[in-house]
Amino acid sequence: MASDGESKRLKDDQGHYLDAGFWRAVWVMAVISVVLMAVVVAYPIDPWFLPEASTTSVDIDKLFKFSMFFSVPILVFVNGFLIYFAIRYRRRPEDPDSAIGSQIHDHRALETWWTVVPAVLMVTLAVLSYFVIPEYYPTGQAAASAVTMEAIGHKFYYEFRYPGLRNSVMNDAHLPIGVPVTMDITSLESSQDVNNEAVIHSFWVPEFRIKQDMVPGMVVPLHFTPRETGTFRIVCTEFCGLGHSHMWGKVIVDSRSDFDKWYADQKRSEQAEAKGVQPISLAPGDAGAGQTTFNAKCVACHKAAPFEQKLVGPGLGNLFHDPSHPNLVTGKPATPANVADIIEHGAHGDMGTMPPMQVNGLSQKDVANLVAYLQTLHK
Ligand code: HEC
Ligand SMILES: [Cu+2]
Repeated sequence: MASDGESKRLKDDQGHYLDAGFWRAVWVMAVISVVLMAVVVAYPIDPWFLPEASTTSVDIDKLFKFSMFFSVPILVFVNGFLIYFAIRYRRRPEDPDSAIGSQIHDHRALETWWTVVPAVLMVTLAVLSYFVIPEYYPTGQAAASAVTMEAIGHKFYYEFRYPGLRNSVMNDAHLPIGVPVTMDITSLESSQDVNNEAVIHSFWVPEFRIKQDMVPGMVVPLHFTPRETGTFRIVCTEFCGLGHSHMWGKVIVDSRSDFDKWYADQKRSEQAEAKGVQPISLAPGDAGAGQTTFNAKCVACHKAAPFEQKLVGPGLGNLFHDPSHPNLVTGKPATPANVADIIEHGAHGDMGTMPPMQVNGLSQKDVANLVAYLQTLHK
């Protein structure tokens, strides 16, 4: 029982389903698309959005702009039509309850175009990516790097091994600007982890446009060249346990001379250590300063409460005086020197991993202060 008004809305006088309002809407969407596409072309990602701190990030951003450029009209038209049709063909008060919209099936030309155009875009993106991705994973001649180092994911920190350095560098990696680096990315294997809990981490440095899973037992050589000095955050993007959200690191890109100086410092302190020039001194610490350090660096994993009140690690409130736990997790008696040893070197045990002092960013003085503070806890 279609009224005149209803049939008019479905089909106009010429037998077209779409009226002048539709084409006006199309024009509006076209103009919005062109404006936004121009913005995509003109907008500099570096430095407004995210620095392009590695050579590859420049090429990655070109791919990003390519897909963004063509995504804009798709976004505008899909949502534009959705909104336009929802308003234009909304149910009106005079429509009968049983009214349904005009049923339209199959439009060959439209369906062909909206299949072919995105398919061509996807294939183009795939071909362009095919030339960029190998910059990260080069083979043969291209793989030759001035620096080859290792990045190992731990719960919950990053370990870096440099050629020529005996000691690992924790969390904060230094790299020289303009020097191609191959970073062998992996995670601690079960056999090396006393908890037998090898997990996957993910090594993400947004400014380098690098995101690589750190998988136990798998070593992925990742290639990049820093092109800007500065400090860039490393984020673990694979949920790896309770400490995941604390798993921050830094890549510090130095000038060549600053890097050489840093590297020489590392070497010097190794040599000093080997000669025993830096004994583990346990000078009396300042409990007040220790409390501040504790609240900043330890409370994510420890409470100042009895042993049983665990977070990631045990409660440390009765550390020096706990008849039910006379010994530390290392099996040694709870003396200041043994506690300092744990805070300095970390520990691996039933509860997990207590990170060493470099990871917690502690100086020798901080360690002494922390021991002094922990001694004040039990009353
Ligand atoms: C990422 C989590 C984490 C952080 C951060 C952390 N710890 Fe621990 N800590 C642990 C875990 C886990 C253990 C238990 C290790 C084990 O079972 O061998 C532990 C053990 C200890 C122990 C031995 C406790 C005992 O009863 O034997 C001391 C002391 C300690 N931590 C002090 C500290 C101090 C001080 C800080 C801050 C500088 C700190 N920890 C930061 C996880 C952490
Ligand atoms: Cu992680």
